[in-house]
Amino acid sequence: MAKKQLNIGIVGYGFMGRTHSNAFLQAGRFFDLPCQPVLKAVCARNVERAKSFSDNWGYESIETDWRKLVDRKDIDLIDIASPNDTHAEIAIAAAQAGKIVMCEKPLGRNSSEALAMVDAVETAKVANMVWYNYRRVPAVVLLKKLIDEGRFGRIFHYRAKFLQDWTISQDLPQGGEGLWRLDVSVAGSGVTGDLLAHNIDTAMWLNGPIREVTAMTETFIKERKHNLTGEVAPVGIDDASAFLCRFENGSLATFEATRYARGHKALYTLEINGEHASAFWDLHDLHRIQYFDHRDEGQVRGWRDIHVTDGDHPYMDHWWVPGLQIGYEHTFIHQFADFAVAIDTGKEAAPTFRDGLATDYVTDAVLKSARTRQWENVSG
Ligand code: SOE
Repeated sequence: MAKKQLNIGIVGYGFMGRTHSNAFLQAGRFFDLPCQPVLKAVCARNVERAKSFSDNWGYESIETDWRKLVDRKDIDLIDIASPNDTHAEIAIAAAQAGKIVMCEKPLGRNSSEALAMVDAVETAKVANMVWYNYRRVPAVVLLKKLIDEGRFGRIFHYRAKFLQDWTISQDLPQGGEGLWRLDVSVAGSGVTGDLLAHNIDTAMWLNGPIREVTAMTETFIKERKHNLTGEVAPVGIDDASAFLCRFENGSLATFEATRYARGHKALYTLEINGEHASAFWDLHDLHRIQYFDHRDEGQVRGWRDIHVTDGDHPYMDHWWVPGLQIGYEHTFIHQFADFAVAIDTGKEAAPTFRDGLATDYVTDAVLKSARTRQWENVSG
């Protein structure tokens, strides 16, 4: 019997438009999805670019106004892969039109936008999800399983970093395609919303809610030419951001993100230290976790290097054969496959918009603390 179609309309054709489109196309080839994803339309203002994107990925049509996309009766799911300043308006309209909504991270430019988005999807009772893709790395899922099994005992410490180096040049402009992440009016914030948000989402998934934070941020390059106006304008984003925090479970943590760590391209690392065990994960080596269990027999006790590629590791039975690893793009495929099943069964698939809001509350508290130079409670 033919599967029910899930008709997708995507907004945006940048880096994230590609990762999402690839997931829509690949998920059904490797997972037994309850539906058949159909790439109905891509929406972007630039017709030529939208057309070439649509030709490349096999979308059936293009739109240049997202409102038309949202109004289309032949679309079930609106996927938002456009810059951060568009998320709230599109998501709210899509929810009001009764569409399923997927949104790229961070959910809003701040928690007020994110809260309005949560209200919209919850009032309309439409399925929703935020693309915090690192939750779907098999090694990170394994770590979650080990924590939930109680292998770490009481958790004392959590440590996370996301280091990049692509904005060090003074000559790099801000704004416009590819560089909107440097324009605070579009992005909402700098590395706090773009990179720390990933660290925070994973951290709260693994270790529970964050209670309070104390932070510092810095903007190293104070002025950059704006691509859209051609004028030199103040830079409003944080180039680097670091904070200490206390989780609800009493554990202490340090987080750091920057785009000024020369030599590091996407070094997302996390470490967790518990009473019995510790573990470490690194995005550059994403199929491994380092795991130490103090309950091992003393003379052979030591750090284990677990290659998370075996058939009994999370998601891996859907891929090749044991020992052969997968990568970054697969995290999006996993996320969409989980979401498709959730839609079919009427269950939620995390991270929901409400989970995305929880992260935005933490990033808001981080930015506030950097301004006030005080400890700040996380609201929500
Ligand atoms: C920024 O360079 C960026 O692309 C983020 O926007 C993504 O969310 C992150 O996964 C990789 O880095």
